[in-house]
Amino acid sequence: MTTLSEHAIAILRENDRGSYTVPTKGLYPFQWNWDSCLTALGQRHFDEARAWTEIETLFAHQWLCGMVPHIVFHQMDDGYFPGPTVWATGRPVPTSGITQPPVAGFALKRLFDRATDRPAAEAQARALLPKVAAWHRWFFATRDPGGEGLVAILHPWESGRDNSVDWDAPFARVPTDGIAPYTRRDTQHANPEHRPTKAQYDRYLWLVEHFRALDWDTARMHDASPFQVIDPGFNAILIRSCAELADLADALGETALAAENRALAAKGLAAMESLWSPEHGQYLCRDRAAGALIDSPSVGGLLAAFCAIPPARAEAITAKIEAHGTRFRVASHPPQSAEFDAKRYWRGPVWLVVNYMIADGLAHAGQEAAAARITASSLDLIRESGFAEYYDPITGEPLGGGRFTWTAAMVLEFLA
Ligand code: 9WN
Repeated sequence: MTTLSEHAIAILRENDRGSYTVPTKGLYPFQWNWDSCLTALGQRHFDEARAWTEIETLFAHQWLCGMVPHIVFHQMDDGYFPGPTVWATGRPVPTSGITQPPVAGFALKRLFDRATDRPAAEAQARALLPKVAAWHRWFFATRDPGGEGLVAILHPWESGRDNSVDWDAPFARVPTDGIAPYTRRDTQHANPEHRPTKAQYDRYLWLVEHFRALDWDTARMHDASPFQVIDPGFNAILIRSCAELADLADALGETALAAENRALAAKGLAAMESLWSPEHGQYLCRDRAAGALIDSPSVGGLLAAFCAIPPARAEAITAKIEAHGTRFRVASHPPQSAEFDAKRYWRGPVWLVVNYMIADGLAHAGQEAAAARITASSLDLIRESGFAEYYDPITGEPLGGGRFTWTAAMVLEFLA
């Protein structure tokens, strides 16, 4: 009988395209940013060298300004929309023009700490360290122009939680007029009922066309965007990556990079307090353009546990997860909320990568039992429903793409 870990490894090998891994066949035929970093954490369990290559390939496509794009279009494939001609970023190997949650600093440090081939790990970490540091610097320079210590996303795709309830209110300000006619491809691979709506796609595309008209000048995009949202989950990932990168830089004797990243992490962590909502007992997004917290208690506010939040906040987050009361945890939106949709992408379903980061953060904050419950629930879900993209938190039904790369990678991490 095939074990869970053998099954996970088979999926990672099947989706391996040599120097990068596709999230799943058909639906996502390119390299995605945060998928790759989390995938490397799974690959390290059976092929350490291959894990380093995954991150190296991603950073080979970093822009001169420091941004690391959310998609690298290595090989043409018209099975995905919007493809390279819509983005038109003018890169030698086409990429998108927006970014994704910067989990690279965290992944790099974990690969380095756990590597068995020490000389290779040191060489790889030394080569990647300044690149990740440049990405962090880019974030604070272009996405935090007021210097508050928190960065804004300018497109829901940047959050990685594409159709979260969090974006509903700020999305109301994004127009849809003038967008070029288009045909979606995602709904040919996955059930349209489980994907974002047409109204959301229209706005995703309006923003792409708007930024394209600015020639993808990342220094101008923030102020020109009607959508500027400070996502606690995204910021927690950045803060954790800065803190991990600082430790890595220290280990490699790069003291200036260590000090720079430690300062960014400390400032960010202090600023996270401004996103805490006593009414909801969790962190919330802030609509920077409107200057107010967004009344949507999604999983983004629980993912905040990934950075070193105060223990009392971690305890409150544990209580929130318990209060969801779903058979499988962690729902991406609370079932008690009117907007909850058990099957529609980021408006209710469980995602294993999010579980992994919340569990890791809670364990660090002294909530070991809560972390263990998330791990156990995640593995139960896989045993019952296989390696899907996401899952109904109530029934466990597998949803979206199948034989999914980062789900497999997270299983290897959970089993370790
Ligand atoms: C847009 C690849 C990506 C993930 C995101 C997830 C989904 C893309 C899409 O798939 O987004 O980037 O077309 O739906 O929301 O988190 O990185 O797995």
